[in-house]
Amino acid sequence: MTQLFISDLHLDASRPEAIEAFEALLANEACKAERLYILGDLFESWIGDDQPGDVGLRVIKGLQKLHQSNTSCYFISGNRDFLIRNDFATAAGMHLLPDCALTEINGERTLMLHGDLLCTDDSRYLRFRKVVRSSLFQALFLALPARMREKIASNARDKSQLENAEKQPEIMDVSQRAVEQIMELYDIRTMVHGHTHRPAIHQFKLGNANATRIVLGDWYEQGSMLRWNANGYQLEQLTF
Ligand code: LP5
Ligand code: MN
Repeated sequence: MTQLFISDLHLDASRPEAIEAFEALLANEACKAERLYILGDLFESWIGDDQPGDVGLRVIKGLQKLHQSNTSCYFISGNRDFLIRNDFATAAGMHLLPDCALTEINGERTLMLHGDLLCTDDSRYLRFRKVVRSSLFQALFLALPARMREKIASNARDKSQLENAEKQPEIMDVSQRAVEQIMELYDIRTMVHGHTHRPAIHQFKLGNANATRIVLGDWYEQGSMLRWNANGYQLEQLTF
């Protein structure tokens, strides 16, 4: 059984090559896999299922075809597309998962998450996250006219970019302590996440056990995908 994992595609009309690469993945490799896991930030930004835009509609079409090919697709929200809800998921034939979810690969229980929750040194982001993930904020935001939502999302992007330029790079990476805590909480030794755009396979000791943290890369210059089947796993680059 083959399971594929991707995240941080940041699909947007300004990067057609990433959209095409995603469509090609759906029409080829993903169709042959048993499961495709999308671990957040599928879109550069998502302001509500009622405003999919051309890119959203293309993605729905591609995911519908995948659904018809009998591959199950699962989605965990990222910090850019946490407003993806049931309307989008139903149209795309995709299953929504909670922030932390488990899969089993070759008998190995594996934790999947977007990765932002592991950046516990980034206190400003965590405060921001708490506000925008609250049901009150989301209800108010989704009730606004689309133009206003676009403006707010664009202002938030600008502010985030300005602040990120000032932050120490370590602050925007995961905290090893947070990684170990969550692994102990779920009693697992393997996790897969994205968000940091630092693709790598980290191996370390968790107590007496060997632990592995696989980080997916973003799709800005090239694609990134984890392929896991009976032969083991590979973190692959996909050229555009
Ligand atoms: O996204 P990335 O990787 O560049 O940075 C993230 C964190 N930033 C964010 C903010 C998003 O990029 C904004 C886009 C959201 C689109 C969704 C739209 C719908 C909701 C709109 C909500 C207002 O997630 C960044 C982390 C970084 O990852 C690494 O982990 O550091 O965190 C921040 O930048 C948070 C800032 O430090 C504080 C918050 C600034 C935003 C202020 C909102 C202003 C709203 C303007 C209203 C007129
Ligand atoms: Mn992210």
